[in-house]
Amino acid sequence: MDKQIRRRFVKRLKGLTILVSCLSLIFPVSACKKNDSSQNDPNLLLGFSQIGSESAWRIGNTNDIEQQAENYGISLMFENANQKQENQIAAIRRFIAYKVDVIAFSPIVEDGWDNVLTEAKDAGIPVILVDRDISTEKEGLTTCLIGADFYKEGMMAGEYLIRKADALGLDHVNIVEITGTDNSTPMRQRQAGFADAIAGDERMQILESIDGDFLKSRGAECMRSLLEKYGDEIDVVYSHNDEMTLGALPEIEKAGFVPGKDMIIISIDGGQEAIDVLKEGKINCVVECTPKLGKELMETALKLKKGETVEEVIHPVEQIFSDEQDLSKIEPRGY
Ligand code: GYE
Repeated sequence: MDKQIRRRFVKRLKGLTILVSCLSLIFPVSACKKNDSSQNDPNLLLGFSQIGSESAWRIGNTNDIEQQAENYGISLMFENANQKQENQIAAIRRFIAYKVDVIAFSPIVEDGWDNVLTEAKDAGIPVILVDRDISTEKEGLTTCLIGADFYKEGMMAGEYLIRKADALGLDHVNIVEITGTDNSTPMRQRQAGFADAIAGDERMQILESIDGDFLKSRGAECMRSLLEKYGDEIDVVYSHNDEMTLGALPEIEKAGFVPGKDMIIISIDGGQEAIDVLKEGKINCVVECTPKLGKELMETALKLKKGETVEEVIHPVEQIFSDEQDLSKIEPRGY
């Protein structure tokens, strides 16, 4: 963007608190509340392509990124891809045409980004991966990844299950797994981490893994079909996110089972609704995945604009909430 257009753009942004976005439009959010940090750069223009609004996690992540952009005085061009990779690719192309300083995006799936990211690289615009990773043979298409260690989350879920099976004295454990979006990083790694954690335990058997696409409605559908197929053989439901878990629970109850007692329920994310249900005893364990990646994103974007090097991978620290703990001490989750 030439300087004049950029100045006009930033000026226009300053007059507005929120610009409502609709499908194919770009939605800039202006800096109004400034972070105290001397790092602020009101001229930094960051293009961010979000996956969609499929879960409380995703909405919390969007809110956090918008809030932190305001705090850091960064002009944010935000686009919601409504769960479609082609919308994300189109958004990245618009960011390139607009000559943003930095591009960030949460890739819905791992494959299929080489062409558009080569275009960003040729335009000299650094790209930050937020939340999920990509798979590419090419070197240097992205600068870094800011997101959770999903493999570790899956591991924590599996290790909890082993402890729980020990505590209950179970000698055989039949598991059904409701997985996230196929070919997405959290799906692949939450599956792998869990599988590796239980691999050495002969009691554990995964009856079926079924694609729930991280959606509540799909979680319900998957659970219905699993119950029809396996009924009371199911000892454990391992679900890759809270949304699918919350969809599955009423189906379990409708089929006459008590979730949390007749079946061990393990979820990932740790949004407020799931934590409330954990406290009610209908979920046994929730592995935390924090959506609060905005602060790291803004700090990294500022460094890249200044030409500084950044860490290749930034993982937030995460914990586990379960019926092994005193749950009254959990702070409000904020998503
Ligand atoms: O677990 C899920 C969301 O990529 C970590 O995506 C994220 C996942 C999160 O829709 O709820």
